[in-house]
Amino acid sequence: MALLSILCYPDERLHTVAKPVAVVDDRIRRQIDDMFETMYEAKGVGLAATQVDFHERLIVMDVSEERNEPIVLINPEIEWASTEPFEWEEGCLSVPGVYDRVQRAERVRVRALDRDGQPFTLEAEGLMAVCIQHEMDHLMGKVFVEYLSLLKRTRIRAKMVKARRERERDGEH
Ligand code: GNR
Ligand code: NI
Repeated sequence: MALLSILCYPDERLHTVAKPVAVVDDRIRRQIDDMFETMYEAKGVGLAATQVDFHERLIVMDVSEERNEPIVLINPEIEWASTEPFEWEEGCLSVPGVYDRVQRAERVRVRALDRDGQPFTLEAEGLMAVCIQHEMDHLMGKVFVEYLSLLKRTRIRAKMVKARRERERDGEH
């Protein structure tokens, strides 16, 4: 297992559109294991492959309190989403320190492959539903700050560029 480094907004690579996973093999399972290790270490509830510069449709999640309910979604597709508007305060490991409200579906049904390549469907609501939609956006090259106003995004971008400069000046890459 290995810790992977997480791309930070405004890195252009976060806007890459991921390709479907062609075969669920040991290469993919190794990537899944590394993504779980990275997600748990970073204390995130989810991680999309895009965030670790791997551009295939792969998501890991764990929204449980105890951090012992890992879920893998390979080639996920939303089969159904509820339509009533629903807001949640979101954060993102690729935009550290930024939290803001985003409107999403409150409930979704998603179809995906598991780590053995077997298809399954998952019904989710609340944080898990929000997380699935947030991660599927990453796979499409979209970061949650793109839902915010241009003014907020401009401020966030400036804050992230400044934080990067400070990290580089302190010699921590
Ligand atoms: O850790 C995370 N928490 C979170 C909180 C509210 C809505 C979405 C998320 S996902 C985020 C981890 C992350 O950046 N995944 O891409
Ligand atoms: Ni994110």
